[in-house]
Amino acid sequence: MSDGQVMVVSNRLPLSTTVEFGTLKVKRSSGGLVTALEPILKDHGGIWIGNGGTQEDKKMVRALEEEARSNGFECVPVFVTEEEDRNFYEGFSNQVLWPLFHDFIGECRFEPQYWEYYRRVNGKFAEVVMRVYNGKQVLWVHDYQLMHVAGSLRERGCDGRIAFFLHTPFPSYDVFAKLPWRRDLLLALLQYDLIGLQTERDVRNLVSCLRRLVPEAPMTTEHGVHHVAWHGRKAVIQDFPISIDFEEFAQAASNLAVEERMRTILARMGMGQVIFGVDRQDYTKGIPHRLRAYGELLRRNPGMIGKVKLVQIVVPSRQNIPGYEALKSRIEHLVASINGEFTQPGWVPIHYIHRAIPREELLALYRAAHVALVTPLKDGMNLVAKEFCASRIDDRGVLILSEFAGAAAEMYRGALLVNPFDLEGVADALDQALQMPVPQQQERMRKLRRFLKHANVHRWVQDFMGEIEPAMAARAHR
Ligand code: GDG
Repeated sequence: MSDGQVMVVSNRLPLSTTVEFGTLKVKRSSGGLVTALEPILKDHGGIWIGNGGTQEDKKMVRALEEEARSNGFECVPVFVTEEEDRNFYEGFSNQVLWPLFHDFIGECRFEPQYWEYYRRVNGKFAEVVMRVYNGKQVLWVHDYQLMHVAGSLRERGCDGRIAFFLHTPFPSYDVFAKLPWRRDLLLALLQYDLIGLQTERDVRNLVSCLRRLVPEAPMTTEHGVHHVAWHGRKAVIQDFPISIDFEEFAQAASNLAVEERMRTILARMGMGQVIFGVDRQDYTKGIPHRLRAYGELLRRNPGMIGKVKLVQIVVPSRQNIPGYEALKSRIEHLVASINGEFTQPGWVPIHYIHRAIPREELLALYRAAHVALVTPLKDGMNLVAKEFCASRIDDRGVLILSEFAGAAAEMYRGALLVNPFDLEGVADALDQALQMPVPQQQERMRKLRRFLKHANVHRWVQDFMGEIEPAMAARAHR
């Protein structure tokens, strides 16, 4: 095992294996976290520790290791039992923390055994970390599934630097206080040296939870950065808005194959404007609200019938969790009902795709769209909003963005901000976007692209590393 400088610990690995026609294949995983971290590993080497699933298989481990090594890093899977997966992943992570952190208290199931398994599996991750830890690496733990890893590592005698980044929002005290293990979770967080959150709002929320639930921990604030002392350690709490590899997106979007695909899509769709949405199938993404707002737009503007269409990609996600299947039915019912109400021979208002599409196709759709409709009810950041702008090498297109996405705090100047719960407001914004003159589109899009060119994922890594390990931050700079 190399003594890579960064050890990334996350629930998902950046690579996954499948068996196709009897042959083991290794695939790069999709999703926000992988998209953001892959460049760091390519640049720095290092080790990525993540969930390998419930079926331990030597061939699979070897294939993962080889593929990772050929990409310049090492990959170490952590295996969990099916029972652990049910209680830790489907249970505490996705039926307690995920809904709670997105203000969906009605989706929470506070089962005591979920917490027990959460601690147990976080401990399992800590054990694997300890096996490959050389005492020098910086540990960078990611996301809501692994908030207890530093706590478990300290219990095992690890005294190194451990940083944490939360990709989801952190809720307000009124919401967080409902968690039966609220103080234990906060105390586990205080075992990190650095706690990174997406936005200032998330920092304010965490700080106010700490003040109320751990009042004995002394806290100081300097230039918006909070320092919390706890049993001889000091945790720094700061916002680090995540971003994308802007240049890579812009370059990939200008690729000839993407260009051709965009032309084919536009030609096949006929005249008129394309509204585009792409989301994981998740109740936080506000897909039903968005569909209803689009229906409202057509109802109010019969002149648009035959002239606009919504392409909505919904990527299947967390299908074993009860709320997710119900959401699929709700979306399909709405698509059918809007298409039934407005379709005319040769024109369908909603093109609904329920599967993941290849990246080239996604880029072609970003480029073909006149409007990107990004309307989560709550979202840590939302990378789709940023990717859409990075792909608009023509400086055109309008971003409609939920004010409850972390991205809104940075992109409010160029996007049209909406309250996704306000159907009429979203319909108004759609109307405004579809009619926006090209010079105004360009002015807004240029503003967004200028900002993203600078605030890219490399800057994010550099800022984060600068806080935990200044020497590495210098190397992260490109
Ligand atoms: C979490 C937080 C935070 C989606 N469909 C396809 C596809 N994607 C890619 C997108 C984008 C990613 O997946 C989705 O990222 P988001 O940020 O929108 O959302 P989450 O997955 O919920 O991510 C979120 C993020 O972590 C990072 O911190 O922003 O708030 O919830 O990169 O491009 N890619 C391809 N085909 C698809 O069909 N190829």
